[in-house]
Formats: sequence, structure tokens, C-alpha cells
Amino acid sequence: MQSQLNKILEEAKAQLEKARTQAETDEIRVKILGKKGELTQILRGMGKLSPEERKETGQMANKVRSEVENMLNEKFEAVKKAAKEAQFKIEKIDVTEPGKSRTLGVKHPLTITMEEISKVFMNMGFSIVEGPEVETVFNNFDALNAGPNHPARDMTDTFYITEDVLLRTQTSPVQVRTLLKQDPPIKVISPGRCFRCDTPDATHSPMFHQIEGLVVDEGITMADLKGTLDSFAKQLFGPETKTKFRPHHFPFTEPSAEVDVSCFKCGGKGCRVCKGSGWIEILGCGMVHPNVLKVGGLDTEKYTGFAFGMGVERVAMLKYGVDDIRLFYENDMRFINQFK
Ligand code: 2NL
Repeated sequence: MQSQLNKILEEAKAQLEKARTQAETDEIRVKILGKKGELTQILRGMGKLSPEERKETGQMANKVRSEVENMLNEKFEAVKKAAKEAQFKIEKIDVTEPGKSRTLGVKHPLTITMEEISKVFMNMGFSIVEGPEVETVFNNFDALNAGPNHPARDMTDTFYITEDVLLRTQTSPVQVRTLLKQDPPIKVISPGRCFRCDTPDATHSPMFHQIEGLVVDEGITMADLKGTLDSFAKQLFGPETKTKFRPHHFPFTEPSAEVDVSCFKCGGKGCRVCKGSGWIEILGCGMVHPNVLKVGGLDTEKYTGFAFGMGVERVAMLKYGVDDIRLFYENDMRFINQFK
């Protein structure tokens, strides 16, 4: 029996030497110390021995058991530590490595320009209104005093969807919707996309953007129009900017005018940007035609108003020195990324 005990101790030593994982160590523990383990069997069989033998063998068995237990525990801790170290090696992070930089998107130059213009008017108390790009012929033409034979209605200039439905050619129909829906005082701007049947070239695109404005209240005069647009020009192009109102014609306003600003590049001396004239045309405007006010059911003796409209592409091209409108729609990142 004592030689059996020695054999168990030796085998335990040899097997533990080879064990590499916690599971393997556990297997050895069960094989020796488990319910049916080799050492357990021996301890059970001791009842058959004489009292002297039992004492001696018992002491030895206990010694072997505690030695095996110590060895097992030591090995168990060692493989546990090794496993942890291996895991750490896999999960190691080099915090000194340079980070992966992500490229941030930029705003489109037309968005920047549209937001800049909108901000100036918002600071003067205007609200922003939006409307559909697919409009009725009524909102786009009839309501705006463009008679049944007005040239703007021409099939060749307008994308008609049906006889009564079209792609809006300006954002005025949004203001018409406002007139139909809201009582004065009205003070709104309408930025948005517009469509005209134009062949693309350096200054034309069948899809473009406009910002229009409409102010209607009691006692609105041409002086309000001039003051508002002069202040706008100074805020957008700089405090030294001068404005010039030239007589013009639009069906929806009377009187009508076009507004020039003194060249923000040369200050009025004449340069490439203003084509030597010192002035740059920037928008169209006028006092709202009584026929348009009547669409909103307004008493034209009581209420008057002014309106204006400008092309966002034109302003952006002037501001950024872009010489071809088509660059705005090509989404060439080399172009877009210049407007950070
Ligand atoms: C231009 C000229 C303009 C308007 C737009 C307007 C709208 C209503 C009533 C009266 Cl509801 N007028 N809009 C007025 C004058 C000029 O735009 O050259 N745009 C690029």
C-alpha cells in the first residue's frame, strides 16, 4: 500500500509537469482526489489493515494527499497566470500609436450662401417659409399677375407636368401660399430650388436656387423696400457697400426695380468682377402689385407690400469668384472642399 502511495505521488508529479491548462489540472485532481480517485480508494481500503499498519499508512496517505493538493494548487495558479498573460498579449493596445483621422464633410457653397443670406433677413425679423417644388400653374403664374399670354408661361421655358401642374420657376408660389393662409403683417423669405427649361452653360442651369422675400402690412412704402435691401447689402457685402435702384419691370410688382451693389472687389473703381462698371446686379424687387394682394383677399387701399428675389448661385459665384455655375452640381470634392 505504501508503494502504491509513492507511485501515486510520483505519477501526480509527472502528470502535473505536463499539464498546460486549468482543465488538465482539474482532470488530474479528479483522478487522484475525486470520489473515485486513486488516493480516495486507498484511504477507503485502510479499514482492512491492522491498527499499527493503519497508523503508519494513514500518516503517509495524509502526507501524500497534502503534497498532491499543494502541487495541484501551485500548478493551477501557474496555468491561470499563464493564460492571463497570453490573453493580455492578444489584447495589448499601443496607446502611443497615432489615431486614424476621419475626414469631415463640409457644407456645400450654395448651402453656405443660402444660410448666410437667410441669417441676415432672420436678424431683421423675417420668418423662413418653404413650399413644394411641384406647384400649380395658379400659384406659379396666375396669382402672380402673369397674364394668360405672358412669355414666362411658355412651354419652352417651363417644365409642365400637366396643364395645371409644373415645376416652380421661382419660389414666389410659396409667398402666394403665405398670402392665402396668413393675415398681415407678413414678413417672410422663401429659399428653395427652382426649375427652368434652360440649356446648361456657364451661367444657366435647369435647376437652381432662389431666395424671395415678401413684406405686407399697413403703410409699407418704397422707403421700407430700399432701407431693408440696402441694410441687407451692407450686411452681406460689407458696411461700405452702396446700392443703386434701377427701374425695371416684373408682372408681380409695380413699380419694379433691379438693385446693383457697389463692387465689393474694387469698391467701385472698376475691375474684372464688375466688368469695369463698378456695380454688380444682385436682385430684383418692387412694390407688390395690387392684383397679387387681391389674391390674398386683402383690401389694397389698406395694405401695401414689397417683394424681392435673388438667385443664390449668382450671389455664390460673385462671393467666391466661381466662373461656371455647373461646378456647383458636379460634386467634385476638389471643388467642394475649398469652401471650409
Ligand atoms: C429676380 C426678381 C422678384 C418678386 C421676385 C414677388 C412675390 C410675390 C409678390 C410679388 Cl408673392 N413679388 N417676388 C418680386 C420682385 C422680383 O425676383 O430677379 N429674381 C431672381
